[in-house]
Amino acid sequence: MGEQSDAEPSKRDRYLERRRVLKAVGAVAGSSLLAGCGGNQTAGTETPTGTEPTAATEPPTETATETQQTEEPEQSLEERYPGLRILSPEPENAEAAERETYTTLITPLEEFYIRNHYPTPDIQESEWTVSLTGMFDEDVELSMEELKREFPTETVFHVMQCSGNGRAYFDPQVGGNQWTFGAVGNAEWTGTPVSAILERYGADTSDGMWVSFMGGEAPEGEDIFTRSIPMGKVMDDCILAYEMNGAPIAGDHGFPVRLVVPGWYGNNNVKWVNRMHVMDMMVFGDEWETEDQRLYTHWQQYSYRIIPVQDEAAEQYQTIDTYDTYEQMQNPDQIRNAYIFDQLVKSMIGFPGEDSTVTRRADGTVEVIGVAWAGDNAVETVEVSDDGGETWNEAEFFRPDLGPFSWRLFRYVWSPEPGDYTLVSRATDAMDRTQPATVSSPDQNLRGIQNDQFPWNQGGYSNTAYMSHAVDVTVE
Ligand SMILES: Nc1nc2c(c(=O)[nH]1)N[C@H]1C(S)=C(S)[C@@H](COP(=O)(O)O)O[C@H]1N2
Ligand SMILES: [Mo]
Repeated sequence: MGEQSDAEPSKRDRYLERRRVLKAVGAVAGSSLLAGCGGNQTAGTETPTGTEPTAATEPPTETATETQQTEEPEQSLEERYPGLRILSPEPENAEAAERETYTTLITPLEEFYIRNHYPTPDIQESEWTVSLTGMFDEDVELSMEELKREFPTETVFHVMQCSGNGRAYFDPQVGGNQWTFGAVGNAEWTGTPVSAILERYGADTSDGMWVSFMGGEAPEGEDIFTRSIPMGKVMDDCILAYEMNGAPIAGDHGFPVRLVVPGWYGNNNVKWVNRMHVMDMMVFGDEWETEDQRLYTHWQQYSYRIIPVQDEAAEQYQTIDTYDTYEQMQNPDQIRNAYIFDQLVKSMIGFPGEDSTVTRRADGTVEVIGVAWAGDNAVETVEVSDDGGETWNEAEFFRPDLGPFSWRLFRYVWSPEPGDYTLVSRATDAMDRTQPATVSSPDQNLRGIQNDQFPWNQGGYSNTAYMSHAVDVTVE
């Protein structure tokens, strides 16, 4: 297919072939959700000590107690994740290489994108702790064992998507990793609700409070990956996850524990969490940065903001009371540069793939398949167009509904004449928000979605434009 596969033809071909075989015998996610969860493990991480990946049908409490990260040096990123296109080997950044990833309900580990600012750390679970600081008499420090055993366990299906997904389609291009369509995956996440921990230690959980989650992997002197999450969201459904698709979270995805903020962009889902800090504001100002360093504030206040071309930098706020990303974007008089929080409605075609040639079925049809999601509200409808958005036809949902934070599979039974087509999909959410057609040019100075255009922005964030995600298809 495209240029990506040319770089790694034989390995990917072998992988896809293996995947097809496994699929045929029902061992990967494509054919059965639950069977898929256990089967996904194999090639991704040569599984750590002894513990076999546990099927999702077994209670989560049965897994992972003894699991530790072992040295796994020999295998390169490419070898471990044959379904990914590598953007940078270190820090590890890689996205799904093929559209086919977007024809399944649960994304296998081999195809699940990785986005790191610093190299994946090598962590011993038995030595890892998560501390709770802020408004407490005494700081709290929890071992992984305590985190798993002394609190309730919850599971959520959540679409993890990098806010830079689709950045490569910005014109003019912006700096950073050139993610195309593949920096998104859907997984089952299991762990401890943060609310249970905050309640146990008597935190002030009223509205207006924030919890700042910090990653433990930043090398000495680098900005600590910190994200401040509003208390309402934390109490609603955030979890400290230690399992992904029924197995211990892989090292690259946050082992031994990461934050999952259901429905919110990947950048909020802090990996390798070692500290949670409760206070009445986001990380902001002198207290959280030194003269020459944005030690805690960088990834909250400077990065992951919608900054149009005419702004020098993002305006920083101590606190805000509108969290919804779309609402922030549409009301720049209140928050000048939206913070990238919950995901905007988006969809993507998984089959047919990019620049592919397809044969019609005996009845003259082709089944167009894809995924659609809408952050922390539900996706309502998906439409498919075979003429680049001139005319639209409603698709139908199929496969189980795994809740509002999961994506939904859609299909559209298409009856094309032989010829060349541009296929696009467009999703609409429960708030009646829909995907725009294109990305604006910078000189339009947009801050929100207007006139069917997504605002070009300096960080290249959150591109949901459907024409950016079109597939060109030849029907034989
Ligand atoms: N500690 C830490 N957490 C992190 C990051 C990071 O670099 N360090 N990257 C974030 C970003 S930008 C994304 S998109 C997601 C990616 O999660 P994944 O690699 O499991 O797909 O993790 C987030 N959490
Ligand atoms: Mo990201």
